[in-house]
Amino acid sequence: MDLKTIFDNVIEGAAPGVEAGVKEALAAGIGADVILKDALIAAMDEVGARYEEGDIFVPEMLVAARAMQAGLALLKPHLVGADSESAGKVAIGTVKGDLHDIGKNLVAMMLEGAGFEIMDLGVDVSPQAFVKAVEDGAQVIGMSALLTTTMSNMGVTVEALKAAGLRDKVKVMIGGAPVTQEYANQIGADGFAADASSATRVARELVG
Ligand code: B1M
Repeated sequence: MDLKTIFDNVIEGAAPGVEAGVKEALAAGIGADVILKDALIAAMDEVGARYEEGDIFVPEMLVAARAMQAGLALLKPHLVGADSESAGKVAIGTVKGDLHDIGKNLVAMMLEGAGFEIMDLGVDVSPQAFVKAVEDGAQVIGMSALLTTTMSNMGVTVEALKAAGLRDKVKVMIGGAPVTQEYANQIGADGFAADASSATRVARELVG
């Protein structure tokens, strides 16, 4: 099965087709990173564009996301390495009000592959839950936001860390489609990453 067929199956929300396609592509020797970028992520970009144009609606977007996650689960063992020594503890979550978790899961997966211990806080994570994670030993807070309406909760979380007297005990890394380096500077985050592989590099720099 070629990458275009996997791409089409994601858009149609056909999880079994995506799973079959990913298995075949891996068996044919296509790299997991190529399948991820050129089929799965490319399909989600197309889904976003079709949603914006009004060609599809939230239910179609949701089934496409589920189909993508099914493919991602099969790629995980190929993307995650076998580093055994912990590179540091990262608490990662999607900010309050935001339910998008595919990018956050991908970042968590790549960080895990780079040897980081991951505390996955899930989606719709309150500033207080991030504060609690720092009290529980997180050295880095990783916040993801996909909506322009929720990214401000990253700044609210930074303020909550300050109010709890914990700001100098943790590094804050942010990312997600609407997030930029300028926004990171504006809210006083320590790092910004545009994608999952640069997130690994940034996290390594942050823990020194
Ligand atoms: Co939503 N959605 N959605 N959606 N959705 C977007 C984000 C949107 C851009 C679509 C569009 O209009 N083109 C738009 C946002 C517009 C805006 O704010 N400007 C949008 C909207 C409007 C909405 C709703 C409001 C729709 C509605 O209900 N009317 C609603 C909001 C729900 C909520 O969160 N409260 C909604 C709902 C949903 C679904 C639930 C149906 C589903 C999510 C399912 C899920 O995640 N489990 C969904 C989806 C699938 C999308 C799109 C199509 C795809 C997102 C995705 O998974 N991309 C998206 C359009 C798009 O992005 N093209 C869209 C693939 C993923 C690998 O990329 O998440 O960007 P991404 O992550 C990247 C980087 O950003 C970065 O690394 C990742 C890997 O490279 N990164 C980090 C991410 N987090 C990081 C953290 C880091 C570092 C890097 O450090 C900690």
